[in-house]
Amino acid sequence: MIDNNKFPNDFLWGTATSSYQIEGAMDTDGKGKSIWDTYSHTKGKIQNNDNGDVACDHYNLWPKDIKLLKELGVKAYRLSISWPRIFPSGHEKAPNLPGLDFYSELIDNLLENNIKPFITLNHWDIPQGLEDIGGWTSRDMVDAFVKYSYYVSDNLGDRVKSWITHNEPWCISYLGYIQGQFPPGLKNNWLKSLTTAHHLLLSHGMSINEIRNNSKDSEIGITLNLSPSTPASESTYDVEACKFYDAQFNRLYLDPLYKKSYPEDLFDSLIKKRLIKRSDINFLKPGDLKSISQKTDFLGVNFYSRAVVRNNDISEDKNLPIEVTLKEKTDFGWEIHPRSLYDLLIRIKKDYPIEKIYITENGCAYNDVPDKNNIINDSKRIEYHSAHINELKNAINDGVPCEGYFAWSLMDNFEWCEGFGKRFGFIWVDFESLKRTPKQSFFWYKNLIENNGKEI
Ligand code: GCO
Repeated sequence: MIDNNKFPNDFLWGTATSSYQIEGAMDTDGKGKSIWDTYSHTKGKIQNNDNGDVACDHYNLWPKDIKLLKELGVKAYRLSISWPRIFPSGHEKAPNLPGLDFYSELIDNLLENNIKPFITLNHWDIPQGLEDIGGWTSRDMVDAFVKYSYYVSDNLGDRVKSWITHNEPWCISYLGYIQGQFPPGLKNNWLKSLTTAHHLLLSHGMSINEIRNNSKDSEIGITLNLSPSTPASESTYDVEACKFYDAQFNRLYLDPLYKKSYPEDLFDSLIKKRLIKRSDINFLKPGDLKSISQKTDFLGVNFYSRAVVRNNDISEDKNLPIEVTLKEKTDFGWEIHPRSLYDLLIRIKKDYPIEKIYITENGCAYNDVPDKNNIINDSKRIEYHSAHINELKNAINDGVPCEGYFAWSLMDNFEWCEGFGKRFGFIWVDFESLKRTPKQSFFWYKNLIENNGKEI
């Protein structure tokens, strides 16, 4: 239950989506193939072999979706640009104008409805043509991203004033090259994983000036998925594993952005485990850390759950019994632990000189279906958001400079490797008819926004 304390008057209540997850129109108006087009068409990669060819067909149905955003009453909307709509292969010298026109019209309409657009430039769906030259493991990606950022901000920067360079670099680097769940689907390749993280961070830093020049008085940030980590027991094994987890998940990104350094303990531990060699770190060139750490106006934080870390390298009988009891989980299997959002925000405020934060994603998967009266009573989703918003308010009261909250997501959509099987939306989407039906959580959030965070 959210207590009666109000959020700051100008607090930005919003919601978020991403291009590949909602747009569909996979080859319309000159769009090239993205790595997610290729990946989702590779048999066995996605649950049910679903793909985003049509998704929510937002590319055609966007006027409806803007009406729904307006009805929801959000002050801001976070969307991403599909890079291959702008540069179909990534290698073109000039942008594909119909792609830019699509976003330009969308943005005009958002602004006409008093909804502030937050643009994410890279929400993972990079052109396949760039993957073909090595994707993020290639340093050429930095220039490609700077070029792309330049053209997008040159075209939209007069109206868009909030920019996010990358979404969740960890997912690209770790799920793509360590776990093999995301494209390109490689496993345990720490060298490629770290190189990818570095090029993402470098391209973030290198694009800031381009965007700033094109979009006067704008704010530019990056979105990280962050998670506090707790050892599963007090054993030194678990404590060490937990420290490693924090280094690869949180500090690998926060340290270079805000401290101009990489976590040495991460590199040392990977070298000790013979997963990389010291000479591999030559992806880091002189001057790179300076570029990465140049002033970023805000940090976007995506928060879903905490991590309870067990050391899997040793056998269970050598370790202490697990002491942490996990709380209830969502349909995704992610533990619901709102207090961790508070802990995370307090920790990053203490450890890093961050001037402004937006929660750029927070949400949960529940697959409630419409009842016979077509009502979707997703009470668990309401509880989830309510509890997290409450902890966010506590953090703000304790000095965390958070200025907005973007719920994930406006509507059910293509949930990456889970296909359409996991629903995060405030709006139910029938993926056959593409009909949108607001869930109970939609009306709850609308009310919460009207009362600036107060639950009535
Ligand atoms: C992410 C992405 C979203 C997901 C959401 C739920 O955080 O993984 O930004 O695209 O859909 O997080 O998994």
